[in-house]
Amino acid sequence: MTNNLKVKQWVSWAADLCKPDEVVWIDGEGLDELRAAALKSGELIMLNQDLLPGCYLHRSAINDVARAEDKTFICTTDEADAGPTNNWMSPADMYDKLTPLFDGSMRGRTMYVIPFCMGPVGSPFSKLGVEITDSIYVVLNMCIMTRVSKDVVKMLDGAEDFVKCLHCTAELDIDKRFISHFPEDNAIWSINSGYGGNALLGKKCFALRIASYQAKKEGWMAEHMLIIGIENPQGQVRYICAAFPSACGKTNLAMLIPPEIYAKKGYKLWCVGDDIAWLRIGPDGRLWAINPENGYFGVVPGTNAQTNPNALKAIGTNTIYTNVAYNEEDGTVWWEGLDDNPPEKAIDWKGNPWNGKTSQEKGAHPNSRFTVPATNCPVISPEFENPGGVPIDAIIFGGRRAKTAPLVYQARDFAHGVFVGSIMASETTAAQTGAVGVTRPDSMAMKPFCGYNMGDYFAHWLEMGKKLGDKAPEIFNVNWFRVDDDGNFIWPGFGDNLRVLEWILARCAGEAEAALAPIGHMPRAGDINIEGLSLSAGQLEELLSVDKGLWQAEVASIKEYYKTFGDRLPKELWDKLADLEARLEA
Ligand code: SAT
Ligand code: MN
Repeated sequence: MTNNLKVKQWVSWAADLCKPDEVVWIDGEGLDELRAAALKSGELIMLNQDLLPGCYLHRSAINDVARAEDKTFICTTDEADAGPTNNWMSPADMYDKLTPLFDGSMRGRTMYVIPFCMGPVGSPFSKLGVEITDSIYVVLNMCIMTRVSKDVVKMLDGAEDFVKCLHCTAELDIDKRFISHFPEDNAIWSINSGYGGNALLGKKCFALRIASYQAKKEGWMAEHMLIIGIENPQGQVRYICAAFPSACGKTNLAMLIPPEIYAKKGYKLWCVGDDIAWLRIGPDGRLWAINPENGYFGVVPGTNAQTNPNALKAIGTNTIYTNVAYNEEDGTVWWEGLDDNPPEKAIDWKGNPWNGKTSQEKGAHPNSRFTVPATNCPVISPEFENPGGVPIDAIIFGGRRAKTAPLVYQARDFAHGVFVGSIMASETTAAQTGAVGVTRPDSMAMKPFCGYNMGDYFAHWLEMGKKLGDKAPEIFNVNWFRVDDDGNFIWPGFGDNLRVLEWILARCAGEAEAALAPIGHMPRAGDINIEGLSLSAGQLEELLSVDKGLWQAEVASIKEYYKTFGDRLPKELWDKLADLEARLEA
């Protein structure tokens, strides 16, 4: 319990509304009892504790397996402040709609109150929240994904402000599912979903949607970015932030294993964060980043000893698996892309008997997830808990594009980089409900996560660039997903992505050449180290090729996209688009 009067009043208001049988405060201790209760109710399944110590499996409702973007709302007084990329309802209307849904929603159940901290405890970057939930699964996940401890409760005692996160699984009724944000009130109300980004309110809801709004007001940035440190053979570590849409390999890049020729030379990679970065201008005028999270909520399918050995090691202990297949033979788990030996006697993610050798169905849901403490990662950065964060040399934007974007290019300057981020587009994945593989604009990989008008968000980026001046990080765009005419990926990806990062860091240090192309600075084929790869020079050229016709079509669709922001789109971005069009014609 806390002494903070504001928190106490809010919790008793929520208890009066939701009418639980009991209210239990969470301070990170005594979780065994909760686990035992969840095992008893079937909410958790214990995995083989000899093979997977501290690991459990959870199955969500089969209609509740991904973020529900069509049920996610930004509730600002003025509709224009939510902007064209968000669903909007006025705060008054949304509170009226949701209050009856929350009324009595926890009858016969326990209300858990979780004070949590986003960011290292004691860091000036960090922010506090309190999540109220009726789900033990949410409590256990929040205790991994955020800082939950007696120290955090103490911090809350003296806190002026905190984000009020109200969550109830209710009946998991998809027609009454709402994930609503009230940025003007520092509040989130989520009901009728128990899954990931809809229910673990510290993650996308707070650390991106609410935080991006706070960041704009307070002069910092909340971004959908991984943070990694790359150590060169001289022992210098340089830090990069990278934004990709959900399920585009961010966790793999964040934990990358250097290819052998790099490892031999002494290159190392350090993971600070795999999903979210909070960025501030430091006393030295540079951009500094922290990871506000305390764990990884990563996509399981495809994780294996080749694609991400670090993640595979990390998820061997103290991990909650959600929606993977259960191997009845030995009490372990299995997923598509783990190995070629699926279990024959298993239960699929839906809870049905499943034979991995004969079944046509998938054993694990494509968006099945692991929840694991950050400290389990074998390459966790020694700076992970540094309250001051790490200084950023480069910002990378990336999407999943079959043809248009080349392997890598560099923006001409920071403002041009803001343009490059704003025109990001990507093919949709299983991380959001809806059709998979449709190309849609996803500026800075923030389309589903920006808590205010994205036109204003672009203006804020430009403003930050002006404040940073010549200390601003360099901005790049990458695309690991180019395919050849037979539809095969050309670039090997995974650990070999370090080859591209090497060029990026060399550019930042002013040590690498580039050619000026209409879209920005590009490496020439000889500038990317392909030693030891079975990639021909022709293939590398294809990866670096820019098809003018495709880009002209791209310009036309960017125009349509930009128009949706009306007068909120900074003129500077229209100018950059006109500039690109002219360069393509020249
Ligand atoms: O469901 S989450 O938003 O937590 C994960 C993701 O989509 O990246
Ligand atoms: Mn993400």
